[in-house]
Amino acid sequence: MNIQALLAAEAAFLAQKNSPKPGGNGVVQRWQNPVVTAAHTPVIWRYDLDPATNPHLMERQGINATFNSGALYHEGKYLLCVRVEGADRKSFFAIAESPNGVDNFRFWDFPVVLPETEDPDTNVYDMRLVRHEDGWIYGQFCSERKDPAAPSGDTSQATAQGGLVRTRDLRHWERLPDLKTPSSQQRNVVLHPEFVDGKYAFYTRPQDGFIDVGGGGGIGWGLSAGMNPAVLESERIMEQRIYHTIKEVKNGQGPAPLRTPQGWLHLAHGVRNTASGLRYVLYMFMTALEEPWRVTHLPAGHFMAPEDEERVGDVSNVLFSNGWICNERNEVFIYYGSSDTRLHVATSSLEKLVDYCINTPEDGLRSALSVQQRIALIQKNLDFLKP
Ligand code: M1P
Repeated sequence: MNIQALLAAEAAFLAQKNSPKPGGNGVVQRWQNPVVTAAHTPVIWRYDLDPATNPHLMERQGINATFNSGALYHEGKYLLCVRVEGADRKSFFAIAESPNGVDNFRFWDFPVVLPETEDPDTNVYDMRLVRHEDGWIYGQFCSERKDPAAPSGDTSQATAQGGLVRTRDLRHWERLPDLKTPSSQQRNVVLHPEFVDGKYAFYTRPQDGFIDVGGGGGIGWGLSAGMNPAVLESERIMEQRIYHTIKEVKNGQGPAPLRTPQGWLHLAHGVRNTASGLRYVLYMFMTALEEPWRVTHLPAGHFMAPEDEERVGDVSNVLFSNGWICNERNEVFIYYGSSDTRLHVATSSLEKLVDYCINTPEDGLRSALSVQQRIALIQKNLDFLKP
């Protein structure tokens, strides 16, 4: 392959149109092609195009995966803050932009230059982008560092903290101190878009260890007087994990919730264990407008689970979402990573998602109650179909 052929192939690939995937559950519409893959990253990020220094046109700085992205509707464009993972396993963030939210995503020339704190992050991932009513766009992400308490010779024990940045234009980023909470580790930290009692409000996911949430877990809630630094004196669990549900092992807030007339609409992931490893699915719930920590509607189970090619990747059987966009027509674009490898979109509307949350039965937590719910549905349908 020569440089011209490489660039022509890139241009043709990025111009590909996407189309809705047939079938589905009526809650969301999946789309045929992933919206961002490793192949969407620019050729100029991966190849040295100078024949004097790269005579064999080798891809020396490969990209392994692109997934779990923050999302923001900005100046009429659909922007994703993508978790890009290099072949060296380091994740970083980069903005990809599309005119319609379903295809044609193109990365800006340079990745995000994320300032470090005094204690540099080893790895950063899972950005949530929130346009807060204070006027800033905040980024919340996981900051991972080697655990200083790890025994010598243990090269995998890590700590996770809630990293924070803010920006006005998504090009210049100001790093803030990591979120301080009563918990030793945090992942899935999300800023609520509005003040609550005059304070900044956070969804959290306290955990005792890097992977295991330990004795606590669940989606937490806390208030901070400011953002520089952001400090939660206390944290309460507002959406807990429960035995024999889709969120038995752990759960986590996805993107920031969307305001609707009926309450805050939340997207989250639930995790359970199986003989073939952890299984991550997506679920939704709603909370009260004036009390965003109080769950009002909680449909049973997931509305999206890995299917087809989504099932397989670097970490198989995972759907994870940390970004969604609601545009001026109340169309909702859910961006979700599959198996820590690629990024997809599923579309819906605010009206449909609220209908799903309000009118889907809650988990009865026992097989017998699930059967009763099923029988009620069957009987209703038989009555409806009677001539
Ligand atoms: O590998 C699956 C996911 O694991 C983590 O999510 P959580 O903390 O909720 O278990 C994150 O590393 C996430 O990026 C990843 O997709």
